[in-house]
Amino acid sequence: ERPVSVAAVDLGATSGRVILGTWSGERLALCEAHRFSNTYRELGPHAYWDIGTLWHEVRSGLLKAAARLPSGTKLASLGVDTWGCDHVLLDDTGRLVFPLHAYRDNRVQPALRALNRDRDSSARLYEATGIPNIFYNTSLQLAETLTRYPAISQLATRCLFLPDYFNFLLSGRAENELTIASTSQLLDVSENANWSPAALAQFGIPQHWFRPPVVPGAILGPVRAIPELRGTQVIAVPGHDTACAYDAMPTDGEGDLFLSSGTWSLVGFESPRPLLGPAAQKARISNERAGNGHFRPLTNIDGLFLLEQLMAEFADRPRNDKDWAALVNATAAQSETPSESRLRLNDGSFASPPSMRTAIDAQLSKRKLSLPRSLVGYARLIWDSLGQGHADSMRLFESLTGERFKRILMVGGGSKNRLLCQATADAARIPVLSFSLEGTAVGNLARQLIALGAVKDLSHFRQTLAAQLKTTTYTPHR
Ligand code: LFR
Repeated sequence: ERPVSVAAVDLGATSGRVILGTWSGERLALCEAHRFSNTYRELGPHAYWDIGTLWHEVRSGLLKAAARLPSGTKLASLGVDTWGCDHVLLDDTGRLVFPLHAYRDNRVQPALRALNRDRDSSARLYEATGIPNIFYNTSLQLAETLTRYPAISQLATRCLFLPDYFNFLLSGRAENELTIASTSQLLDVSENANWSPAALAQFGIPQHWFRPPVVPGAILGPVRAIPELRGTQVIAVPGHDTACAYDAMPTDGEGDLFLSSGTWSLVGFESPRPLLGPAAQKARISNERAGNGHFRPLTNIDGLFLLEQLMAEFADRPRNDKDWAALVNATAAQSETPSESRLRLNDGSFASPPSMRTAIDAQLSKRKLSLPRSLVGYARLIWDSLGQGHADSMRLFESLTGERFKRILMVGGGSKNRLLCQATADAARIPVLSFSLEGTAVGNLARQLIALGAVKDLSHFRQTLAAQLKTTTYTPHR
């Protein structure tokens, strides 16, 4: 069989990449064609993504990926995934009619507090959408836009999530993809996978801004925007990076807990059914959609964002794997023993503080715990706290489902960090299998290969991947 080459555009809140994947002889070869750093920008009191720069990077990355192919071959397809919730508002000509705010913008805080006080509405929303009230939800963002600028409902005719918007720029097709739509708190949690009229009404959001979601794997049509990529198909992969990361988990059956560790720590599992009810709502379990349309009950824990912010305060923000590895080595050299204290994660004040160090110190002081004195001290504290947070989520799922997890499968940037993997294994008391894998990009590639018919299905892909990957197993020490 002939090799099939496809490209994954994988945009994260702190870095983006374009990965070329070639499937040949039942193996996936990966090549990083392009990587760039990403950040939101503050203009006055608000935070925005730089959409022009992102599009420029996507375009150059795709050209670089195509240029790596042997002459005469071309990219069969491409797919785009991004972080969740963020979106654009367009008019009929496809023009942006509102600036692209970043989900860490503080604009939704008053409405979030009001919604949290309204227990009945919150409970109804959770039962309808399976998504708890969280500051980044699209629902709250759109409600703020509409309340402050009512005229927007005259200007905008469509709302596209970021991956949908890139698909539109590339192919001309404006569709809403299912997994990214499920991050909005506006999608119905039932099987039919359509928008929830109750949730849209609660937030005053026009229904016609959305189309019934397309399922991952839908072929949208050929690239139109980049002449060099003529003939390459745009495929709606799971638009949500976390759904891609979960698709890439080399699981072989029951009993695996999934952890995608990056800016956020996303701890969850796959299930044909959502986890609903008051206990799930209280525990802030998000029932997002998986690439196959099933559910991914998960908790979203403040992740390495804390340390990324802190590093910027101590020194330059780390730019690459080497900087992170150096911090891990320095921390391990200073002490192999874990720190005594644990941060309470998901403290609202960690969402986008002017100084992360001050925010962390404030929590520790309030709880009469000692403050770390160096970056290494903070790194240790954060990794151990994350390990504990991962284990707490696991126990929560176990108590709600009555099932036990046997292993934790870990992908994402944090899976390369041996101290974080070990802290997780120690706290959870089960083995952690780390794959040092950019799961988000790999899940994106997988869905394209399946849509093109090169790979039979996801379980076949996962089996093949498991056999290829270098796996490090961390067994609990304590
Ligand atoms: C991770 C992620 C999380 C989502 C957060 C904000 O990149 O997609 O799943 O909750 O970003 O959108």
